[in-house]
Amino acid sequence: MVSAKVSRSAVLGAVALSLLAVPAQAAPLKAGTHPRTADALPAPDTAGLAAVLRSVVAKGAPGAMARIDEGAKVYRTTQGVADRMSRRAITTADRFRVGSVTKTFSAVVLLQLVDEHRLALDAPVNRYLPGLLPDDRITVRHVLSHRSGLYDYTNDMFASSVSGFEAVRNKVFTYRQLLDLSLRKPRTNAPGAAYSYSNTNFVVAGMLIEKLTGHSVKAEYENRIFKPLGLTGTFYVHPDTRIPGQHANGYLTADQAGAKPVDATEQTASWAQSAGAIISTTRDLDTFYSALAGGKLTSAARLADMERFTRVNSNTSYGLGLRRRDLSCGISVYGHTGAVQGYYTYAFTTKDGKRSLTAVANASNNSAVLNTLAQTLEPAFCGKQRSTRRADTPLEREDVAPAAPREQ
Ligand code: REX
Repeated sequence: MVSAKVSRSAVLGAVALSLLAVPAQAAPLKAGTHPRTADALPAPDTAGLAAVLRSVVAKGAPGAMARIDEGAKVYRTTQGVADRMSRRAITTADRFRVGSVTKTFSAVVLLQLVDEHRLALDAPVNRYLPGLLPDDRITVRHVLSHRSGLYDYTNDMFASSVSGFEAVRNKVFTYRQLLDLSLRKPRTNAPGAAYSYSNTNFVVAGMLIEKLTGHSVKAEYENRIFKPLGLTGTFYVHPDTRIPGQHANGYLTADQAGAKPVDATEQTASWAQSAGAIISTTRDLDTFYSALAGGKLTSAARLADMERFTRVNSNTSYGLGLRRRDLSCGISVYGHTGAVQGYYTYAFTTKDGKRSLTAVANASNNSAVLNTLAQTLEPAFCGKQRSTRRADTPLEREDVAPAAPREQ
């Protein structure tokens, strides 16, 4: 069973590698061909959502949780445990590491700086950070849309999942050190020419935030997003290794079949920082994406910039620090996914922000868990109207470190 998982993930890795660089010649897509408001959405299929979480646990996650927010209506569902030792049941109030969902927070800070006329999206990064990048043609927009061509240093860092993780779990990197790991490798494409997902882009985003504001990313996240939205369960504690307060422990699946999962809860997450080190809750991520899509965090023009999408595969597109997923019922949802050691996250909202879903599993490096967690979107947003044929079809995978089950 487990060995089947490993060989399958290797196959998926090969598929993913072939999709690594997606030519960006296609015109940016307009958001949602048939934008539907929450009023017009089918009611969530709560039984279907619970069944997906049961399946996530059956595929190997110790626990799974999901929360839907739609105005005053809240739906919560959980399966399994937060802690494999104590067997405490997981709850939707448990904090967790959101991984790349952090990228949307970083993008929002930069788009606010654009709104404040302190940054231009089409200006070269090197205008603000002279000499930083090896190519003056790489713009801020290229970075935020993963079209810079900067190689993803995590491909090598986590080629071996457990030893790669243990080598960095207590390390503290500067942004410069992370960027240098990337610059040792050739660029994956010419600036703007192709989509190629890379954490390096959001390391550069963090450097831009700190250079332009003179403050840490932590201060900017807190002052611009966490405090104004009342996200009291959301933290940026880098380089502290602990998750404050009640949280789900996160379990990293070993590459070797049958090996025990590693409790990865405590780590600096310094390899991720502005690309992936935020800690949050299901409630707070729902609040964040609803506020973003509802126009509360940026001007309408900047939100439109975030929502100029490049097609990644048949059901996924990428904007600026924002993913779009096209569901089987014709509805598109907007948000991000996250994969850090021990945690997978899906956090998405409707075009108008009126219905949001956050779904989490406290396991990682397990493609069966990831692909199953992805199926939470259909019952949450399509209700019972989803096409079972399409929902059961394995989702096309996007961009992955060699054999690394990450997000499509
Ligand atoms: C790091 C390795 C994956 C995870 C990564 N995470 O780049 C970023 C993120 C921060 O969340 N990205 C995902 C590790 C793709 C997203 O955008 O959704 N995998 C694990 C391995 C594989 O070690 N060898 O699964 O825990």
